[in-house]
Amino acid sequence: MKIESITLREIQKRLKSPFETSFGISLDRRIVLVEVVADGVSGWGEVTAGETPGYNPETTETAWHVLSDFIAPAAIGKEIGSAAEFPALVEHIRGHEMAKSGLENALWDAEAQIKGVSLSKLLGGTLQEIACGVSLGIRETPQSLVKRVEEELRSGYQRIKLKIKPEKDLEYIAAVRKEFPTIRLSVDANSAYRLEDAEHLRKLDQFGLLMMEQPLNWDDIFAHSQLQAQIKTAICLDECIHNARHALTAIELKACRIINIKLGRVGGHTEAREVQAVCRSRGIPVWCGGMLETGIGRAHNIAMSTLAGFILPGDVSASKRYWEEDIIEPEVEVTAHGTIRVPTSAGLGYTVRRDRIERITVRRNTWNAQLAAA
Ligand code: OSB
Ligand code: MG
Repeated sequence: MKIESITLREIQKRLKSPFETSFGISLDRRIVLVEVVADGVSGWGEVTAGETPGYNPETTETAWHVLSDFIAPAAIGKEIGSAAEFPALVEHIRGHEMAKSGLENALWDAEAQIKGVSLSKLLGGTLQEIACGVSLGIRETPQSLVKRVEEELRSGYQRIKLKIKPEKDLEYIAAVRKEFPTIRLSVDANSAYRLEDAEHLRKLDQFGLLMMEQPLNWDDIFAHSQLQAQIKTAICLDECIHNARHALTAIELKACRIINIKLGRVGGHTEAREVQAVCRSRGIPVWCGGMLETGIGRAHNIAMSTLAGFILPGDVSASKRYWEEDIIEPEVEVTAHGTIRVPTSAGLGYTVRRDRIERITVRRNTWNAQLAAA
């Protein structure tokens, strides 16, 4: 595949409603989309960085900078055998996994189209339908959270995840658990606690949670191993895991019993598949996390979720939970039993609505192989 052109676009798009986590509230999304042309075929990727560095160090702005000044110049005009060879082109750039993932995943989409297969098939996925859960933001009251949970369960979702933070935890979880004693329930703290809170976190053991996601520091695997030894609830790592080496470290240290894989956080499909393989070989279940993506990022998440290690329902849910109007067609829809049917047509399997993207594009930059060579 020859990387003939790369186009970055920043789009601005408002979520249907604000999403609150322990690190902030998200409403007006600023998202970088990457379009790559390889062998005459156009592939799309989405950068999942947030507007602020509250989840990880990357932001929309740092991704734009690193893609523009380092990643695109390193990749333009290059000839690679497959998208899996892309990481080698950007190996000299440390970190910035979300920025890299935007371009790498666009190449995976292009490669699947060139080969005339679905992205799921190209990745080696086997599932035809994936299991879906939802992530619910922090609410004003436990009662309003219970109401939201009820609505999501009525839509068919198979697992409910509650965002928590200190002072917004026990009471909320207890209210949901009381109303729904048997549902698959988990919580996500996005690093809001410290190891000194172990005694407090042990109180969550009573709720029979499927997992507790990333309770401690975003970059501290060791502290999680110390916490896991003190609580019954399975810890799931999100923020801490950026590659297969981190996954191996976490598993060896017994810092978690489950791992959440996010394409952006690990740098794209190639590394995501490696993380999945490491976890699978050690009996650690994985699931696909979400970053409030548009349909492009969502379609990549769906394809990744078809790999064999993805045993638990992911945070991959319907477009309409987030957007009045998505930028792909058809929108991502969830069946009455909480699954998404994996598209079988070539590439992402959804049509990218370029017209809608153009209308909300606020800046753009294109690199061209001919110009780069001249
Ligand atoms: O930690 O999983 C997270 C959203 C933004 C940043 C971090 C996280 C989340 C979510 C939302 O939980 C998942 C989704 O896209 O539905
Ligand atoms: Mg998380």
